[in-house]
This record gives sequence, structure tokens and C-alpha cells, in this order.
Amino acid sequence: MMEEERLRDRFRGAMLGVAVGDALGAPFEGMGMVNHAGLERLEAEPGPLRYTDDTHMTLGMAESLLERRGFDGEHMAMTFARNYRQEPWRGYGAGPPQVFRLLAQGITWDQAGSTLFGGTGSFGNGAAMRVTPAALVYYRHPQSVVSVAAQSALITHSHELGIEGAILQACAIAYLVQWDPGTPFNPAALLRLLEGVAPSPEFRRKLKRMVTLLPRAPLGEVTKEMGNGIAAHEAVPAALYAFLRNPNSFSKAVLYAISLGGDTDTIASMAGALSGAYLGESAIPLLWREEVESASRLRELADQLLELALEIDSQEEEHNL
Ligand code: AR6
Ligand code: MG
Repeated sequence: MMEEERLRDRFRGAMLGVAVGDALGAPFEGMGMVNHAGLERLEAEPGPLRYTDDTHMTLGMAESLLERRGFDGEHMAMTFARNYRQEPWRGYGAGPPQVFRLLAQGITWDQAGSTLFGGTGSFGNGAAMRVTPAALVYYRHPQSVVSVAAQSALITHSHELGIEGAILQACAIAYLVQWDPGTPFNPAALLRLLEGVAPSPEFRRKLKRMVTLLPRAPLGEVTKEMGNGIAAHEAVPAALYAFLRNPNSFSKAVLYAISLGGDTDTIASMAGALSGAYLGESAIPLLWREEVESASRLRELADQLLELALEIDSQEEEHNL
């Protein structure tokens, strides 16, 4: 296993990456493609780095996993709902608040989400954008990463594409957080692994296409092929592409994600999680990781998630003896 100090840097990188990408991308949400000068300014003068619902829900997921020492659907749903009631102004999509109202009426955590959007469930990117803590806690247990990503998605995003988006983002983070930096990284191997966990044609087509768009397809072609919208099957591939195209630089990955336009906070947040998991906190520009809202809380939660991950590992080892 990778030594603890390096893992700590990666766990912190993933959690801070979520918030930094979210906060940097938020002012550009819904704009077309973002111009170069606007992006350059973000490096020196990022402005107040305030996060949105993406990070708010990520915090909720971390809090629930830590309190219950693992996944508890009812508890996680109630934690999301409680946090929403405390700070409803974070920029939530239309779906989650409806789920929280249904939960308050006594509908169970695994049923409420399936009533949304005429009974099809949400395919928004909301389940993927918050999944980092689950990926970290179960990083050495791929089956648990898949099942906890799927079950946590079900709370608000029961459409198969909403669920698959969460599974893909979680599997990518779990893979990257344990990648040995001494070994050359092969994007094609990660993409093949991801194809195996995303059966829907929407995701498979984009994962296949992604290899051919690396390393320097023009922006317009990337947004056309991957999408840049609020749907999971657009934002998740867009974020993964932004990372894979810039694997060795956190700031390049996140700024590239924002340059795609559309749902910039969520695409940059998910690209930030991937890059932070791979490169660690130390690769995030100091200004960003110090100035982002709740930086010390995110770091503290990352450390506690690592403790929990190691606890789960030792339980598994005992179980296997
Ligand atoms: N049919 C039609 N439209 C849909 C469907 C569906 N089955 N599912 C989703 N949409 P939502 P989220 C559309 O509301 O995923 C914040 O800005 C619909 O327009 O479940 O948590 C974050 O920063 C719906 O409102 O919320 C993220 O960018 C929208 O997709 C984003 O919102 C989003 O799905 C996260 O939103
Ligand atoms: Mg947001």
C-alpha cells in the first residue's frame, strides 16, 4: 500500500480540488466558452472563492460517511436535507429540494428520488459532483466504490444516467488516488476500466471517443462531442476529458474545464477532484487552496476520511484471515 503521508496529500487534494474547481468555476456558470483573459485573471486574483451546492453536498456526504462509519442511505439523505435547510442559497438544482420535501413527508430515502421528472428520476450531474468522499473511503474496494456511488446517487438521482455518472466519477477518483506516480500514467487503461462500469450507450460512446480527442482537439469539437451541460452524461465526460488532457497540472486541468463553458462550476469541480486525487494537495496553487471557503474544514474531513478508509481496510483484512 502507498505510504500514509502520500495518501493524505491525495485525499486532501481530492477534497480541496472539489471546492477549488467549484468556486473558481461558479462565476462563469451558464456562459458560453470563456475567454483566455478571464481565465488568466483567476490565477493571480481569483476573487472570493465561495463554493456552491457541489461542495455543500460533498461535505454532507463526508459528514454522513464519517458519522455512520460507512454508507447509511437514510442518514445520508437526512444529512443532505439538513444541510440544505441550513444553506438553501448555495445554488441547488431543482430536483434535490423536491426530494428533501418528500423525505420530510415520510417517503423513504430510496423512493423519493424516483418520483422526480415525471417518474424517470434525475439524470443531472448532482450525484456525480458530490461522490468524492465515497470514492476515497472505499478506494481499495472497487465493488464498494461502485455500490456506494450507485446507492448514494439513488437518493436524488435515480435515472440510470445520473447513477452511472456517479459510478464513473467515483471509480476514476479511486483509481487515481492510488496511482503510483513513479509509473507512467496511461489514460487509455483508465478509459477501458471505466467502459466496464458504464453500460449505457451515452457514456460508452463518449469514453471511446475521448481517446481520439486527446491530446489537442479544438475546444468547439470537445464541447460538441463531450457536451458541457448539467446532464451527468455531459458534465462527467467533460470533466474527465479536462483532467486527461492536462494530467500533470492542477491549474491547467481546472482552467481548461472552465474554458469549456456551460456548467462550469460542476465540470471544474469534478476535474478538480480528479486532478487533486492524482497530484495531491501540494499541486494545487497555494493561493487557491488557502483562500477557498472552508479550506481547513475540507482538509480535516479529508484526514478523517483517510482514517475511516484505513479502518475499513483493517476490518476487511481481519475478515479475510
Ligand atoms: N428529464 C428532464 N430533465 C432532467 C431530468 C429528466 N429526467 N433529469 C434532470 N434534468 P437536478 P442536480 C434536468 O435538478 O443534478 C447546480 O447548478 C432538469 O432541468 O436533479 O443536483 C449544480 O452546480 C434539472 O433541473 O439537479 C450543478 O450544476 C437539471 O437537469 C447542477 O445544478 C439538473 O438536475 C446539479 O443539479
Ligand atoms: Mg453548483
